[in-house]
Amino acid sequence: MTVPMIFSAEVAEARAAGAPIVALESTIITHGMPYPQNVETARRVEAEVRAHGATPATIAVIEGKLHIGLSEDELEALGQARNVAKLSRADFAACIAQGRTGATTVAATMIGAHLAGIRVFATGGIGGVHKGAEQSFDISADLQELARTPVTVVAAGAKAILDIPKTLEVLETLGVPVIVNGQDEFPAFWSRQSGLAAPLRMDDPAQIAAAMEMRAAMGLEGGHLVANPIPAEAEIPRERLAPVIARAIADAEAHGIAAKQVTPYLLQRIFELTDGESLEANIALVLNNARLAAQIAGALAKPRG
Ligand code: PSU
Repeated sequence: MTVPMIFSAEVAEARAAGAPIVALESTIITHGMPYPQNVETARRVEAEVRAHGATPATIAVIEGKLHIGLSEDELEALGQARNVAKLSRADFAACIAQGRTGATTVAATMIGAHLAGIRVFATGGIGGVHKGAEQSFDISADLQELARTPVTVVAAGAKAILDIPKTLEVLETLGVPVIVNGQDEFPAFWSRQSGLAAPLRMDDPAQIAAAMEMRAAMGLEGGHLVANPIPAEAEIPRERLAPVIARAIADAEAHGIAAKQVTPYLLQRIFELTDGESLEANIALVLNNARLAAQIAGALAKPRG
């Protein structure tokens, strides 16, 4: 059996030419942002990748086909669709086998990108260890995926709704290189600061590409997390966001929100509590990540001596 993959025209062309490609996820479209900002952002992110010399490949499952790159119409339809499955490693294959439609999280997008031979992927923020995980055991499958699949994920750190110290601990245990771009502190999605030191720091996309090549040469499995701080002008300072996050988490508990619903619920609640400011920041950080991912993909595509 082969995986039914459909490449968009521009991705097929880039693959044939060996040109740089950046994978993009679709859960951020279906579960991370409201319509129509979700579709507008997805288009702007794709444009940003192109403007920096790479081809965007938004990944999603549509009626049982694994799409690597979406057309305008497919993107629009996905952005408006309701009750789309949020796919991770555990349910990805079943969705394809049953001919259903689903959006790919970071974990599933990494798997899809790897199947398509794409080594760099841009998103907003990875999933991680949720606060209270010692009770709920809620740890995102994104972390395991980073440990097994050789794709570099460019994100603005881990979402500040998470327990970031525990998220970094788990990444270290799993042997995932966490590279912060341009500062000594690990960023916290909407905020540049987290109070935690960068495990590794690299300020140049070519350095990141070289680290990827060396890891591959050494036969070490798994990917990299590149943590790219949100631009200063777009950030919401940590102190201002902390009470909002605490309130959103309390609301989630009061409503019995669990498992896959937690992250989408919290993002939506924080959007409401900040009067949309969190969405503005989210859009700015994704665009910023698309740019860096395109530069890393470009550096990889160049042969080095
Ligand atoms: N980045 C964003 N918004 C999002 C996500 C990332 O700016 O909604 C999604 C990704 O798909 C990521 C998911 O995999 O949130 C994490 O969900 P969970 O915590 O349930 O693993």
